[in-house]
Amino acid sequence: MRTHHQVIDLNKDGVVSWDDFEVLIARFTELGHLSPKEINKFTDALRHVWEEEWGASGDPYVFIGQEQFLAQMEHVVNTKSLRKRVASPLPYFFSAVDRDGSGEISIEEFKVFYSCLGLSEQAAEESFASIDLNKDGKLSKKEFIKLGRNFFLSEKEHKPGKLFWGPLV
Ligand SMILES: [Ca+2]
Ligand SMILES: [Ca+2]
Repeated sequence: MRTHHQVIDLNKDGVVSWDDFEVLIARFTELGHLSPKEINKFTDALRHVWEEEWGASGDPYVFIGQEQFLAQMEHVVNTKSLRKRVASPLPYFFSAVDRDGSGEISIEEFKVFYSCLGLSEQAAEESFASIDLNKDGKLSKKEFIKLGRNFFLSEKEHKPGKLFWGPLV
């Protein structure tokens, strides 16, 4: 979870603010595969993440540190209605990086996902190898969403999905 805080702190100032989310939206939007409608839904889903999962609760100028995020995520994991919606922007991340529209994410497309998160190609290769369970070199939308959610919902370090959002710190 600390890893996730570090990754989402895109401008690397040690705290996460809505600015970081705006950078994220811009990077995935600029890939050019989301329709204007999808961009709106993607932004709404991220706003929900920011307000409910990060605990900003509607204050656009708040800064969330690592400890606050950890405490808030514990609350999310233990709250049924919030648990259900964890990582709701995942389908839009998927569509944004599925460049050939094949409905599957290849290793090359996964590298695009990582590059938008500010992570290296090498990290993308290592994570992909560990989350592509049947080793067919592809992630379906269902797998992608499941793995991305598992990162938040499962406590076990060795569970698939633990490397989904980048190498653990
Ligand atoms: Ca930041
Ligand atoms: Ca694809």
